[in-house]
Amino acid sequence: MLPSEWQIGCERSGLGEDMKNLRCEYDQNGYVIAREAIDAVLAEETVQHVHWLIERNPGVRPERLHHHLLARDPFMHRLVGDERLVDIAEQFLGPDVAMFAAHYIAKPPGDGQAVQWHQDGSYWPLEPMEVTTLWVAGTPSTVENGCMRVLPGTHNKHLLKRRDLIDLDQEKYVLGVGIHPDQIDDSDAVDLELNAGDVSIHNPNIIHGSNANTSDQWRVGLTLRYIPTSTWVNREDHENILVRGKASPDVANVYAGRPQYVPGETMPFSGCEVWNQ
Ligand SMILES: O=C(O)CCC(=O)C(=O)O
Repeated sequence: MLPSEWQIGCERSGLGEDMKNLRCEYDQNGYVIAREAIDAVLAEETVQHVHWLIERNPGVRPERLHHHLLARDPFMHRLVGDERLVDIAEQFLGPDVAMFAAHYIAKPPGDGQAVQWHQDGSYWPLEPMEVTTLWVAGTPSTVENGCMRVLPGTHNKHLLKRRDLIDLDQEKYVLGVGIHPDQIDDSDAVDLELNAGDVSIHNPNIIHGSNANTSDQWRVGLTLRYIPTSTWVNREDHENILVRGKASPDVANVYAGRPQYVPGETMPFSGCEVWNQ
C-alpha cells in the first residue's frame, strides 16, 4: 500500500504509474532503477566532465572527484537541476529539493578501485537523515567494470556508526572505512547493471558497495545526494545546490550561487551559453 501523501504527490505531478512503481519498489527493496532517465548526450557529457576534471586535478584519483570540485561548476549545476532528475528526486523528498553532495566515482580500466560494503548514512552529517541518492551512469556499468551492488531489504536495518566500521587500505578502496566483511552475507547481492543514461536510486540505510574494475573499459558513475530543504547539513560552510522549490527559513543550510560558464575556464557543454550571463 502506498503512503497516501505520496499518492497525492504522484497524481499532482502527472507522472503517474511509472513514478508510482519506482516508489513502490524503492520502499520494498531499498533501491530501484530508472531506465533512460537522461539522454545519451547528457550521459556522455558526464564522461567528458570526468576527463576534464582529471586533467585539471592531477594527483586526484578519478574515483575521488568530490563535491568541493563540483559545487561551483556550471555543468554540475545544469546536471543536478535537470528536470528529469529532479522529478525523480521530488517523488521521494517532496517539492523543496536540494543536492547536498555530488561525487564522481569513475573507475579507470584495469585498476579502478572497489567500494567496501557500507551504508551511506553512517558518514553523513544530516539532521534528520532524509536523503535519496541518484546514481547516474555515464558509461555502461557492468559486473566486469565494477557496477554497484546492493543487499536488497537491508534499508530496514539500523545505521551503523563510525565506531562500528573498520579502516580500509585507500590504495584498494575508494572509501576509507566500511563494514567488516564478517558482518556481511552477500549471497543475495544484486548487481545493478546499467546502461549509460540509466539511474539507480538508493536509500541511505541500504548496504551496498562495488568490486574493482578489472575490465578494459571505464566505469563512470556520478552519485547525487538529494535532500528536502528541511534537512540540515550540519557541516560548516558546506555549499548545497537548491534545485527546486524554496530553502527553509528555519534551516541554516548554505546554497551555492548560480555559477557562470566562462569559456576556457569551465567545461563547455550543450546549452552552456545560457550559463554565460
Ligand atoms: O559507485 C560505486 O561503486 C558505489 C557507490 C556508492 O557507494 C554510493 O553511491 O554510496
